[in-house]
Amino acid sequence: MRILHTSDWHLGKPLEQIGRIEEQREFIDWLCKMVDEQRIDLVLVAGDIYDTYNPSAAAEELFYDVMDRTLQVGGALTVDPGVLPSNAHFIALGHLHRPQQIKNAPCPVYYSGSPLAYSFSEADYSKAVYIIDAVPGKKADINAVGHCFFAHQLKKNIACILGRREIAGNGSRRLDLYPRS
Ligand SMILES: [Mn+2]
Repeated sequence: MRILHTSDWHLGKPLEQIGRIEEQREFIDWLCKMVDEQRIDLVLVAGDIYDTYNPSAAAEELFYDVMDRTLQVGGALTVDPGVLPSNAHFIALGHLHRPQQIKNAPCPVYYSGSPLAYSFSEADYSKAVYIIDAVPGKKADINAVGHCFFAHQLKKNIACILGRREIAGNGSRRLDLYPRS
């Protein structure tokens, strides 16, 4: 079984009032292509599909679009382990936005991170999804598939925010590089 692990889409989340829905749609298009090309059996979304409890119509539309186009999307919190092959343990986590492995865990434990940089502090590293090949009785084979092609859009957004702050002329030109997300 081939599983794709992603999380923290935060559909509908803006960056300082700048809408990101087009970038989010770009990610969904990329994801659907990956599912097709890489013959993914199961897409595991480890939480934070939307950004709020009341997502916008555009965010909901995007989610229903991916539901129509991909095979399966797991629940926000858990997936029935019965769907996964035994003895090929893999723990898929969400919440942290940087893709990473938890070291020294008894089995592979990964955060896939978010598809887009949702704060300036996330601008300096590549985003990724994980592809897991799980075969009964064998160790899971895990590969990160990085994507940094959203960086250009983030830079454009930052330039736009800086421009706006300068126009606002509040006497401070300091860029808050680490806003609370
Ligand atoms: Mn999150």
